Amino acid sequence: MNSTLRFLHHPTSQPCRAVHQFLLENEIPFEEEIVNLMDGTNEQQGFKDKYNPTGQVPILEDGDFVVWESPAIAFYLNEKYNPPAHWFGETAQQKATIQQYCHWHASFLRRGSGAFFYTHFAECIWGDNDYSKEIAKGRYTLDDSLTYLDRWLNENTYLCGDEISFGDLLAYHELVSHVAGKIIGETEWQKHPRIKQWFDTISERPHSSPVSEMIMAVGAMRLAGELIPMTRKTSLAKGTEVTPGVYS
Ligand SMILES: N[C@@H](CCC(=O)N[C@@H](CS)C(=O)NCC(=O)O)C(=O)O
Repeated sequence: MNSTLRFLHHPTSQPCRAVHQFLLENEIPFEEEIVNLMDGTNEQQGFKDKYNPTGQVPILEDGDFVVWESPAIAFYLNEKYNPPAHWFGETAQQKATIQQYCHWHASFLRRGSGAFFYTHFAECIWGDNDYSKEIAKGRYTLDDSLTYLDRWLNENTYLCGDEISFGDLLAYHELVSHVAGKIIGETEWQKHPRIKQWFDTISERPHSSPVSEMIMAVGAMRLAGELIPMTRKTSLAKGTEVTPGVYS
């Protein structure tokens, strides 16, 4: 008997939103559990032992099987539910190109999320400190990553070819957070009109806005100077720091 999929996530998280949109786009049935990242529930040993030793989301539970890391989750869903081939490729070359993007993404564009995190979330966790070094590091990684996206979009309509793939969802949701927090705005769009066009095309997909609703609201709160209530004292964007843990 098939068990019900449980998707553990948080809507402010970029990789969670990529998987969430993939589930919705492909009408894969699932139950969701929002993991409270704001109070550090995800860092408790019981949570790590049960689901993911890193304590991070997204996580997918399918009966006794648990999988984490967003591309691995989406890959599992792709294997199990057989959605249209453009998501993970049909030919060996398409498949490899999409995997290539997912691996690249983890060490480039994903790391650029530090610019958003240290501009908007750090103060909610650690108070009013000087985060300029961390923000500069995130900005550098983000700007560098945008030049790669631009190049790929010069060759194809989507990042890995002429049809949308899971790689596009990963990249799209990184940029949604940056747009929500005005880390990316007119200056970046003017520099990268191809990325803007691609971003707008994906934004028109029916599930893009609903999946992004909470981060857009959070971005608006932060831009209005409001703090997000957070009781944890550790980073949500581990691995993006210049000086790991120095504020905690
Ligand atoms: N490489 C992971 C990254 C997951 C990740 O960065 N998750 C963040 C939210 S965006 C998280 O769970 N942070 C909470 C924490 O580290 O305590 C993936 O692609 O799934």
